[in-house]
Amino acid sequence: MRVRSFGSGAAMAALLIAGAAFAASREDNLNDPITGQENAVLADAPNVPPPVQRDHATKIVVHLEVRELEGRLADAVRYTFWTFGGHVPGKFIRIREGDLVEMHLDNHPDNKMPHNIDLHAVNGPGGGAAASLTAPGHSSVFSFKALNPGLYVYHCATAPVAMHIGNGMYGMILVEPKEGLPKVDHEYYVMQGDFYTQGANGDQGLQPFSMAKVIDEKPEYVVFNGSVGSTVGDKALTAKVGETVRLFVGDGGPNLVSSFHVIGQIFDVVYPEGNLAAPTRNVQTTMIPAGGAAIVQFQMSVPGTFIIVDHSIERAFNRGALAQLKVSGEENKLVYSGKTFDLVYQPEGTGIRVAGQGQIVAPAAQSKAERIELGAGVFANNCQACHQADGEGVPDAFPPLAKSDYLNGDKIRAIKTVTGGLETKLTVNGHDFNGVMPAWSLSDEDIADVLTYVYNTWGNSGQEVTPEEVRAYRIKAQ
Ligand code: HEC
Ligand SMILES: [Cu+2]
Repeated sequence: MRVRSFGSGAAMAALLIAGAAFAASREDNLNDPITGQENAVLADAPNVPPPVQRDHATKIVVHLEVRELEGRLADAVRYTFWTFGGHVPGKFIRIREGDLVEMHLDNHPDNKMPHNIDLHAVNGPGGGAAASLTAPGHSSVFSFKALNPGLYVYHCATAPVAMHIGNGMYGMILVEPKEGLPKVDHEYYVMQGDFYTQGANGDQGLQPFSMAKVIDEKPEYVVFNGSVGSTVGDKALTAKVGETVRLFVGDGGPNLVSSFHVIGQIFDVVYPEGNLAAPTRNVQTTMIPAGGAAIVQFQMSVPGTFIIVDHSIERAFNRGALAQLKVSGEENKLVYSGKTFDLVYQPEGTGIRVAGQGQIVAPAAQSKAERIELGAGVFANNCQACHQADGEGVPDAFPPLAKSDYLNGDKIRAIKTVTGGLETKLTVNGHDFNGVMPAWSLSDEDIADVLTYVYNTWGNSGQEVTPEEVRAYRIKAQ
């Protein structure tokens, strides 16, 4: 009797201690669902943050800093990337279903452009874009609840959107389901994107972005993780025979869809389009839509170098959409009898030439009123992001067009600004500006329309600009 009661007392004490330890660990994780706050762990490709360990939702803070940085696009080819966090693709964000995400978008003061973020994991207009439009040197905050589990793309949605995405402004956010994901040995982050340089594929030096090629959907480069050869050789993904590998695969676009394939490795499981509720099995190639994602999972049976490609194959072997997964371990001749190999990545030359560049043909306006109407559309697509819908600009960053003495003072100077861009110190209505107004590849018609719209809005001088005037200016300026 005595022994028994002693025993049960000890068991009770042990239970109490376990209970106390459990309570303490709950404290440490700051996991109060109402007041608790965590900073999200972010990762740069090909790495992925560790699985979420929480068994409950919480408030989680995400800081993304936009940087515009020159970097390597291919050997001897430089490019000015616009990034979420300093690299292409942007930081991988990992949260749990039900989390309340407080999103901070910080636009570095050295940047030249306004940016925003549209997360496909958001239920709300614009996916956060309107709430997060941020001028250089500013920071925006908004929050959203992660209602749907899945793997989602995020991207910049500032006009011209194809330019912001085309410069590398995309990344992914994983919303883990309540029950978590099955355990695997390796998780990697791979994201495809297409790049549009003014020079042809292989042309050396710092390559400017080509608006004409992005509109034509004719990329010079198609790459994984931001550059040709980002994930080959000593930067290849790695695994051992017998291990399981999970790839979080996204496609930032801006234009191309990916036929994602690993040469010599069947996907045991694919979560198509990032849909965690409906995995499929035994897949050879899975489609990743532009602005979409998929999760693929497989177990390595034999060693060797496995080539990861977009199976639209010229993109892989001629434009850069090629990565490597190196697997070490014991041969299994029953599974695969051939000799293994370690293919050194060598692009098949750079003799790609784009035949003719795209030209946007705008419908021609028949009257000044029509010109103003068409110009409003050109303004919304190309100018509003900086000069704002009310034409007032942003103090210290983007000059006003409303009642602008600079604009109204000289029509030819205004045409020059929009055809060729402007990068100088200038004073508008008594305030100094020293930013960069990019040169757009707009047609004469579009430039005439947008300037006529601007001149006839917000109390400006009311003049008309004709395509003939724009053409005459261009010829004179040559
Ligand atoms: C990426 C931001 C950005 C976009 C988009 C942009 N601009 Fe500008 N714009 C600027 C900046 C910055 C300046 C001042 C440049 C400087 O300091 O040299 C400027 C200057 C100007 C000026 C002369 C200054 C003034 O206020 O009168 C005009 C006119 C103008 N822009 C018109 C346009 C039109 C029309 C469009 C669309 C086709 C456009 N801009 C698109 C950033 C932009
Ligand atoms: Cu942007």
